[in-house]
Amino acid sequence: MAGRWKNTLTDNDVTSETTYLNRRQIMAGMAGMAGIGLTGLGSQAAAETLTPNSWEEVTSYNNFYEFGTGKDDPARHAGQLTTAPWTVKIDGMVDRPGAYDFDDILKTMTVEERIYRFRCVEAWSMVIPWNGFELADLLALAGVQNSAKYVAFETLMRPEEMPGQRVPVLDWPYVEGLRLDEAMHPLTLMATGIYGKDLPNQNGAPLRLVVPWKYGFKSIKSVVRITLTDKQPPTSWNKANAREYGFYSNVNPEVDHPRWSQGSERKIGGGLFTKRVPTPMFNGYDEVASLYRGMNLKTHF
Ligand SMILES: Nc1nc2c(c(=O)[nH]1)N[C@H]1C(S)=C(S)[C@@H](COP(=O)(O)O)O[C@H]1N2
Ligand SMILES: [Mo]
Repeated sequence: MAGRWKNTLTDNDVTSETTYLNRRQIMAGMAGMAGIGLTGLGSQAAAETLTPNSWEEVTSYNNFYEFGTGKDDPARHAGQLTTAPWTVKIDGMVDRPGAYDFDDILKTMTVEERIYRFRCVEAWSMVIPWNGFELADLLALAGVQNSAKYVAFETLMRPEEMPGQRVPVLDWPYVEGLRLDEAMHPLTLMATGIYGKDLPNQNGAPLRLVVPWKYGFKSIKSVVRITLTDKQPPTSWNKANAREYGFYSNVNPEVDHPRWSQGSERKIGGGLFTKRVPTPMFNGYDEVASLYRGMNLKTHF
């Protein structure tokens, strides 16, 4: 598959990319999903949920404000980003702080495929077949100290290659954060690819976070720094508008965005016939509910 990929897609290519996941993998994925919280949706919904969006959709409809605010800006401009060599600085409350070379990280990690539903705070969604490893495994490499309570993430700052960073749309560099238990959850992925190929630049090459039960903006792209800390770290969208974007930003159909409903979502795909479907709590990943037991998710939105 890898060597056959072309830049110009025909309808055939898109279709074959969509069906890249063979039956065995889809069944394995469904078994996995049953284990991770979609049991309540029934097999029809689960099967539909797991039909991945096409390569074309996943790589041409993006949010990556470092390259512009239009959905097609990342695909048009992210090609100019140099992604090799790439180092990830891991620092703060860890036993082995340092600059970790991305290729060295890859050598020690087990890359697997995870088909996840992906829900943007703007109320659209996709299903994406990621490749990656668990963030917990990367954190184990650095050795998390007992004092650590949060994980802070930072995207590359390189305005020469990221034209959006020359405009103060956000306070650059893009930063995000998770509570340590969220970061250690087995669903939390560091993605290195989609559809079995290296991550396209517009999707956050070479390494980006994926937290499938939270709104898409938590899934920070092109990560260059991971810091273990005992204080809740600042996050880009919360800094930009705290009333609209909380630190947690768990997908929650009962907490509307001040400017629109979060009760349903528009499924990207199907051309003009994009479907609107109800949005489930935690984007359907019910098993993370235990992380928030006793918390008021309306105030901690
Ligand atoms: N550094 C960085 N990471 C980012 C963003 C961004 O603008 N900059 N956008 C976020 C938003 S709003 C979404 S919905 C997802 C989109 O990921 P995708 O383009 O791979 O679907 O990336 C998130 N990660
Ligand atoms: Mo988003």
